[in-house]
Amino acid sequence: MGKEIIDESTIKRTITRITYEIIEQTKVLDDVILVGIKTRGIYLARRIAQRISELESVSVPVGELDIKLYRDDVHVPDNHRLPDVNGSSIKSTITDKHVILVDDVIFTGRTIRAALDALMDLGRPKKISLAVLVDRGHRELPIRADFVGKNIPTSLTEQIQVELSEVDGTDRVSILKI
Ligand code: 3GP
Ligand code: 5GP
Ligand code: MG
Repeated sequence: MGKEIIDESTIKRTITRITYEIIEQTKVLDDVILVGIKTRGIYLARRIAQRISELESVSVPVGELDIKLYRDDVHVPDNHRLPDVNGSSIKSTITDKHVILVDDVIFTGRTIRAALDALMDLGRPKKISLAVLVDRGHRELPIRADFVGKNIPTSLTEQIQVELSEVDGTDRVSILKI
């Protein structure tokens, strides 16, 4: 068991704040598509879409990207095994849309780089933004998130555990020593 750093109500408030920031900074919500990255990014994207619908009465589509890691040890950044796109389910066209990628944790930035490649193959978005629940630092590429839930500086021997009720039965973010 790790040390809890974000509790359930804080996750809820954080998602609400990110949603307000998206609404504030995005002039035309009708053009927005939220694209969640594999497991937990997808549930975060759905929660943001739900909140946008409650606050603005706009129904924002949610797509999914599955980024497969070639890295066998995900904790050690390794330039030779790169994340690749395993599959996607994005029903509407992304051309001329504002795509907001959503992930649970950003670390080296390589997953997002792979996601950007996949999006470019699917169409020509007019803009791509990035929302993450946790930025744990250690970027290896010039990639940053536009909407950040919480910056949690970590060492390479630490791991952020994100639990969401849809998959884990509880909402919690903890930090573990590995
Ligand atoms: P996710 O599918 O919700 O993103 O990468 C596969 C899963 O392993 C991820 O779940 C993530 O939560 C978890 N994970 C924990 N630590 C790490 C890590 O250091 N690197 C990667 N790539 N995944 C990690
Ligand atoms: P990156 O490609 O930026 O190195 O890593 C981002 C992806 O790996 C995210 O999809 C995220 O789920 C996962 N990841 C990297 N580090 C961690 C971590 O410490 N905790 C969790 N939960 N996921 C991580
Ligand atoms: Mg993730």
